[in-house]
Amino acid sequence: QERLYVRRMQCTFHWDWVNRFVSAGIWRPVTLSFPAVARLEDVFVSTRALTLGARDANGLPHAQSAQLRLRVETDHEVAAAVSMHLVIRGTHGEILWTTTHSLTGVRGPNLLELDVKLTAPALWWPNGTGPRHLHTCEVTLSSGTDYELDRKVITFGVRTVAIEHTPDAPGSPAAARTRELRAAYPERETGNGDTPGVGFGVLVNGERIFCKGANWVPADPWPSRISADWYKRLLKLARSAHINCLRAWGGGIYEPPAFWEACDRLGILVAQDFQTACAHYPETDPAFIAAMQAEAPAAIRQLRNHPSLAWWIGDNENGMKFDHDDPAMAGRRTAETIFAPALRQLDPDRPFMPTSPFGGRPNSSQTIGDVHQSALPYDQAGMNRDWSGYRSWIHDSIGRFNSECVTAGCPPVRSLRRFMTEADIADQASPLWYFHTKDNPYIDIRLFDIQREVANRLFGPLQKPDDFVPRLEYGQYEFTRLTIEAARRQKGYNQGLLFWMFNDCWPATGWSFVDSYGTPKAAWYAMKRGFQPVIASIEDAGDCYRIFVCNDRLKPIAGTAQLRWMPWTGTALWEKIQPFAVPANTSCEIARIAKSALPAGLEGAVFVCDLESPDAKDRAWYFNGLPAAMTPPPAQLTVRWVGPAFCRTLEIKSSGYARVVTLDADADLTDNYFDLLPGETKFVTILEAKTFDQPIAITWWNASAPHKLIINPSTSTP
Ligand code: BMA
Repeated sequence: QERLYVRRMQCTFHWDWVNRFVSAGIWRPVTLSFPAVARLEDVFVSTRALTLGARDANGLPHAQSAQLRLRVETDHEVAAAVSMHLVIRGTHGEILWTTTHSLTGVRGPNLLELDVKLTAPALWWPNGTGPRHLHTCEVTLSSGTDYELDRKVITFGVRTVAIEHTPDAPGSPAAARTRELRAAYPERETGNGDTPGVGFGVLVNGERIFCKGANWVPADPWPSRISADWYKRLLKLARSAHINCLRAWGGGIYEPPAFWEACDRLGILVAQDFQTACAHYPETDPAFIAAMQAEAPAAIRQLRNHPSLAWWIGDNENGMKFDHDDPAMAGRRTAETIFAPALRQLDPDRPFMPTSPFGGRPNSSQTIGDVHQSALPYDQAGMNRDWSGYRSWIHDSIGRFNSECVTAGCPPVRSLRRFMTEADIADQASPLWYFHTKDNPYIDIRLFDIQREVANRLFGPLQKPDDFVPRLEYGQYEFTRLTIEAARRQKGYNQGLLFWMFNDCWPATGWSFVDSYGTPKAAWYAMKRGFQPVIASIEDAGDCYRIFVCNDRLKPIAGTAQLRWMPWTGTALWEKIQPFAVPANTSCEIARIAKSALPAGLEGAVFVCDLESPDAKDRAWYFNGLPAAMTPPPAQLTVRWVGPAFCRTLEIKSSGYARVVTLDADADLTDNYFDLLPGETKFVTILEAKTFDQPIAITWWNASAPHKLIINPSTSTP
């Protein structure tokens, strides 16, 4: 493949989510620098260690002190009188530390390393855990006559990141789960025998962080077209979906400062691949080696000051078919002889993984290290299985850290109309669907057919053409909702879930949660609900239902869970108020409802769990059967604007059970694609809209005529 010999963005040679756009040329700023008496080459500030003190009311530990390591590289054309002045400022610009250092007489390159101790520094925390305090370090070079020769100001965060690879303790629940998975799916763990499972736990400032997020790919086939505002738009959607971790995938680019500054501010940890993907690269080829020996240090210097940069990864999936300890593992030579030495020298405090997925025999084990694993059937055989067990497939797709997990669905019609005609959208066999979905050469089913077949298996054969697109959207919502709940119920065994993939590179239907127009897809709303700091979840455990509360907060939470069996119309057939108290940073079962304790004949209803707590409001629901069997009678919705006009809130009431209430709006909403219980009232607020003068169309799957409600712009006054 020609792409292996060209050091450029690999995905636009053609990938299963973007067409072939092989461009070349200067695509980033070029600077000419002239010899100077002395020049600042690079300034790097890393946090080596923290001394933590008491926790605040949110359970957040505060730092008593931090050990920083400053590295300043200069270059001196001539030996002259040169002094260096350094200042570290806190989040409000206050001076925390300063010094002056003489470099008089130095000639050529010079590295100055200083250890700095800060007292009670404000820390940088990921989204959902704590604030993102940022500091600056200002370095000035002056000549003997105080003439400023050069100056650099870099922004950094005081925080530590570590990855724990903890073997399962004998007799522990983790060891039991490892045995269970290997017994149930021997084909996934062929070479692991009964070696202990090994976790993959990310710690920030010593606190275990459940990583919730997705993979990031270039947001345009010509990345130089992406504006700083566009990066902000996409990354704010990541933050709003409670994402705290993105993986910058190895077939893309090293993203520019605009991406990283947004991640620093929003608290989004980034796992950064070095840029090779899905191949056996020419690792002994001198030109390839020389290119990587130049690329790695440049990438490390470019990114290492960003507190959001959490860990480095050698490549994407090059070693996937190899055993983790196989010396011949593709990518190993480059990782061990180029990346690891460069990181030891230039970024020694940051974790480095030789590839993703890594761990087990072969790599991509569910029980050892990180795994690229999903429940979405990726082949014709998967489509032909009995789908009544799809929820248990999803439960069993969860490993120690799912660093890729595919779901697939199409964007809303408003986006489809920007690259397809109405006729193409309505035609399931239109070549445009396939052209904008691409295919994966390694599997026996076309990726668009996966989306359509998943919809048919979940929701039954298509009845009305109008339902075609909503089912493609909602199929991804359903897999996302259940995958997140399954991962969070298994928190502890699992410590991270990164979906494949967050954003799109071009107008497509498939893996992403936000399409190439920056429009949140149905699955983004499932992610936004599922990645909240606290959620509920219901698991069908055969003879009983297990009710979980999943708490990512660093403090204990307490409240009540209202459990109800809801029929399609009328009031609950069964109800129980279940008090709960869950420890900090823990998921646990709060109740177990034996099916025998429930009144008979509850099959045609939905089991609903509503959390009420000062720290959490969430609804989880469970239907005992395929969604196709969810056939509530037609329900009527009444909708009106409420609150002050600037607030833009809709009040939506339903007469009976309403399935998949969908608002087609050119705006980000507080919720969408949700079900409503009989008689329930829900408020939906427009979070961000390009325009407020567009009507909003509301549909739901069990609407009686008319099929669509049009809500005109809010003209109401308080
Ligand atoms: C993983 C990714 C990509 C691919 C995706 C969906 O392999 O690393 O290569 O696009 O799955 O097939």
